[in-house]
Amino acid sequence: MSVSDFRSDTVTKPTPSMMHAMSCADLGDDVFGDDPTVNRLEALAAQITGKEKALFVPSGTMGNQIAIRVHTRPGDEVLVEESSHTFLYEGGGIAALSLAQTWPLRNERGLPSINQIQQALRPDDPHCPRSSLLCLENTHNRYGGRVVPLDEMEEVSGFARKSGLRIHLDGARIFHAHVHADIPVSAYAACADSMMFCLSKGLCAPVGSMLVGTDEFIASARRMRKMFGGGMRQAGILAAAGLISLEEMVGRLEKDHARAKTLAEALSPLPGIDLTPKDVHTNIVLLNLRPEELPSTVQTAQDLIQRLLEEDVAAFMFGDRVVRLVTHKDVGDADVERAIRAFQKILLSKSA
Ligand code: TLP
Repeated sequence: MSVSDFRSDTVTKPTPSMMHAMSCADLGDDVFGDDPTVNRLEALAAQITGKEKALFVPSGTMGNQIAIRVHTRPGDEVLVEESSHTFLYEGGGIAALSLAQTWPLRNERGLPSINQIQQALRPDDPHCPRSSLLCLENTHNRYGGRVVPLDEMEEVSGFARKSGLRIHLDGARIFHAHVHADIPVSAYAACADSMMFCLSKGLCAPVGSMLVGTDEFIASARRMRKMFGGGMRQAGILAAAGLISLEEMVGRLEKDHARAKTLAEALSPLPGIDLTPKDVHTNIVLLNLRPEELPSTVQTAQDLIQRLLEEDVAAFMFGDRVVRLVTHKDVGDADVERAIRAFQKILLSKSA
């Protein structure tokens, strides 16, 4: 048996039906707008999310950065949650690609509060940057795949809109929120002017994300995608897999959520692991380590990940003392059992 890979839900291989669809996709040149498979995918994404138009982009990062660029002018300020992907993990793209500055707001529920936003809004004064955009994330990766409740998002986005902010939603895993809360993706998307979601996280496409918004927004985003080097030619090969993601892969996310819960319930009683199973909403399990309870040879996330690898279990380091496990199509019940046994062996053994 190969390694049980819990590093991310980005590691999935395309399904046989994706491989088949890719091999016989109708193709054209998408930069000219005439790839029929990309056009079908964009139409379906717009329909599901309730937005006017959609754009197929190579990655979630590019989708977020295009949106931020379209919504801002150089010198503007973008309000971000301090642990959001756009702020932490996109290579400083907001500064480099949009020439905008960020105001990070810390909120452990994953959604900045109205009060925080109110205090961050700049006056209309030439000394100050213009507060122009609020970026939200749902599900929230750094808060363990937490689903931000729709009513809270609606309240915050209503306030932000009244205050003149535009809103971009990083919905890389918005289908996980949809499955957990049984709320249509379009309801989450309605809280924002633009949303990005990934076909390649959980939904198993090999490549690709979608950016959705108004007709006018997507027209500008299309220009920006070309500028960022993301105009792809016979991209229908990839879009064919993306169509299967939306048509066939959403329902199975429930299994990933159930496996994440099983992992959380089995790992939370172990010494040195700080984890509350009821906070595991979707497919991400974050383990905060309590070194004082851990074996002396396993004091950091790196030590633990190394020991897990020796047991053929791959996990992801999310900080010195934080390990992340993510469930997805290519880890089944046997992998979950193997991971639980590996943790027990490492953490319950005196001589680990
Ligand atoms: N996240 C990756 C890593 O970058 C951490 C992962 O393994 O989870 N938004 C969110 C919320 C994401 O989690 C990710 C990927 C992205 C955007 C970026 O997507 P890609 O990797 O397609 O650029």
